[in-house]
Amino acid sequence: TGALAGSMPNNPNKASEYGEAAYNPPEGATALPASAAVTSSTASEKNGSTKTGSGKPPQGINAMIASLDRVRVDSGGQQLTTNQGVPIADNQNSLKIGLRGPTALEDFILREKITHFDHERISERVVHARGSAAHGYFECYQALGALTKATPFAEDGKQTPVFVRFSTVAGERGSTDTARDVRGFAVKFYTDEGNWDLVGNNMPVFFIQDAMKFPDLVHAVKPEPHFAMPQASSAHDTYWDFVSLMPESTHMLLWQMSDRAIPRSYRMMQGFGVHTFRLINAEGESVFCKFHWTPVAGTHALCWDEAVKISGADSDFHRRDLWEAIEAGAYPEWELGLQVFTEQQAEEFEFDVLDPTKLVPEELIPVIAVGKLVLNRNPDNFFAETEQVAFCTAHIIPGIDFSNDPLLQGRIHSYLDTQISRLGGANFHEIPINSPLAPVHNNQRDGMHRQAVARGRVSYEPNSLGGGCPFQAGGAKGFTSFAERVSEDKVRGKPEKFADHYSQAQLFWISQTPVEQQHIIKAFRFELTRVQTQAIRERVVSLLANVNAELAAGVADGLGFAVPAPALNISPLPPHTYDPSPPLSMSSYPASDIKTRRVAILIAPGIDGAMASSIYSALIDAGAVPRFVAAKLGEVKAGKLGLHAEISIEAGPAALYDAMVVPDGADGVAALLKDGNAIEFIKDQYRHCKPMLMMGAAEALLEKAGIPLNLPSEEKDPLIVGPDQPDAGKATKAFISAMTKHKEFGRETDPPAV
Ligand code: HDE
Repeated sequence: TGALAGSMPNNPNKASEYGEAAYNPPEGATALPASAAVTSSTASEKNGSTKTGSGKPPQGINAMIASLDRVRVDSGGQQLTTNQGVPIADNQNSLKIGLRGPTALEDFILREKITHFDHERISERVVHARGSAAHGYFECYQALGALTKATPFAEDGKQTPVFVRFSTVAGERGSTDTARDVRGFAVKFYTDEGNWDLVGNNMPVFFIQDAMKFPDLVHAVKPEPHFAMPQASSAHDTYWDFVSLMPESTHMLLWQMSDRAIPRSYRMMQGFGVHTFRLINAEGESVFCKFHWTPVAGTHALCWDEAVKISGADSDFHRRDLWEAIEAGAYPEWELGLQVFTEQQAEEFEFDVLDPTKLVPEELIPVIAVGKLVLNRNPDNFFAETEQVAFCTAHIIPGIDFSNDPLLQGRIHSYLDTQISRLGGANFHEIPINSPLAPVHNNQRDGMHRQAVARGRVSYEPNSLGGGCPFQAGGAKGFTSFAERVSEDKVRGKPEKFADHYSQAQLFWISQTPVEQQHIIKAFRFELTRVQTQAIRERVVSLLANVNAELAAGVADGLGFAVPAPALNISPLPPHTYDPSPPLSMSSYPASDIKTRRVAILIAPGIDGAMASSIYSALIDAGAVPRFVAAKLGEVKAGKLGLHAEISIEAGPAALYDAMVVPDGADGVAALLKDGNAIEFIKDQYRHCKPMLMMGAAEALLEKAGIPLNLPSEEKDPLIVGPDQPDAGKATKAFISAMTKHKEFGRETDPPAV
């Protein structure tokens, strides 16, 4: 959309790869104003060295990027050809028998072009179809040899190239980014011992305990099969029918109905490996491990009303946000943390570590920080990289191993299998974005679209004709599974501790702030209001009755019925009572700055231009992304200055900004008071709990929008800055500090007052 100004590639890294001449973005094509881009890239260089490690991030060129060079095509200065390299003289007209006659079958140029076009689309991912990705690197803080021989952790400061894809789950490829949904967080490490894919989510638990139920879950949440609705939404009967009959989903349902499911940005969400994995060291000793990614930018969410409005204003909101941040040099960053525990410890836990509906509370096993992930380069081509990348949980490397989590065990099969149909055959590993940096030598041959030209007559092992090559690496170098002792009956079933579906749902609930709890209740109310079948609504609330009485009562009340009897709890074990775990609340991960935050400065003719410009500059200096927003594009007379409106209110409505400003200036404010769009803008900023800097005369706009004013000082809204602070410099400072708080939920009432 034109909503957010141009988003042409302007990655300084790409310029240095291609040379300035071959790569020359048009004037004004930067995602951020030139000055902002400069500010945030210096800021992020500093950022790169805030943690231990080798400091400065590389300029976006890593071994993986270099390996893609051989397939990069740049058509600058080149003539047009067919796929066979035949120069094309006329790309406008098909070959006809006479100017007004039929087209000749022999027009091989037309036929090649149309045939290729006819086959341009490939099937989308059956889940996680909608996603966005970027290149970067993982840097290990310190060698972890005592725990694992996995090569990314082999040396202090070692860097490993990565490609990371974020996604929603239920929606189709073109669906909206801000749907209420779990987000995928898939990391491909191109290690020197082969590719390792850590295919995680932004929530640490899952809906089901056994791979056997995955197709049922996905069939239930996807658009209903008879009429293909709704798109990218779990708010419909089949989804809630299924989960209400699967009490094991209860814990995950609370996560899904929490604000985690409507993140502000991919850059502002956590990631989790979900399952228990194993680490193995060079001595063959093994410990269990859980993986955590924690964003440096803090964890932040949208309000639901905001998410809905963003869907209309810019359904690419998260894709654009990730792209623009990287283009501007404000590289997103996460810290990798591990929870490490032994098998003996695991046996003593009141839950089963093989059960993916359970997490390991950090009070039990703390998270230790082991490295950082930095995304510093956008892909060159969405299809070639983001669409064709194939993540597989089966892709692990020496030093990492699976646990027996029955969900993980099923995934080991699924990901490899699905790529074969999605990417057209068994050679998907040869697609450039999927090929490892580590050399590949084996006796697998042929198949559709084979790229490798294997030389020699030997394609079997053992052989003598090829000198016995390629030879087995042996246990010291090659991948070896952990030698776990297993002696059990072959059965279909579940361990006893898997039956406790509610203790950890309670833990999650009691660990949320009161605001987060209210949001969860409202999300259940919204989703179940969309459900049409009363029995399903009641069945969901009967699950919640096993979690918390206030939760069940809040949801039931919102739906207009009394809390039904709790669902039958079949657990043979007594429920476990936890103390609250603060890390489970998003409020435990605040931001320390306002880098990349989008701020609308509403202007109209007669606004105080000097004040507007100085606020603009102060925001840029703080690393934020201000925009002058007016009724229409072009110059706005503001005192002695002319300000340049970068976007109209109509094309860039309130939901797209993290905060807003109205500078002083009686005439300017008078003009805004007459603009219904401006009043709507202010109402939405307020309703979405966002920081507002309203200088001098702008107070009249608050009044017109119906925002409560003249409150006693203890009830004053801390995120509305300005009216009583005539010094613009001081007010801007206070506003910048208010912005680090992200939102003021104290404003919220149900229903909203404004
Ligand atoms: Fe996936 N999942 N999944 N999943 N998943 C896929 O693989 C599957 C599960 C996750 O950006 C598919 O290439 C099964 C848990 C992500 O390309 C498919 C089960 C977690 C992505 C598949 C699960 C995930 C996928 C579809 C239960 C979090 C997107 C296309 C046994 C830990 C990766 C594809 C990307 C994608 C199967 C459960 C995360 C069909 C069978 C749990 C982030 O193979």
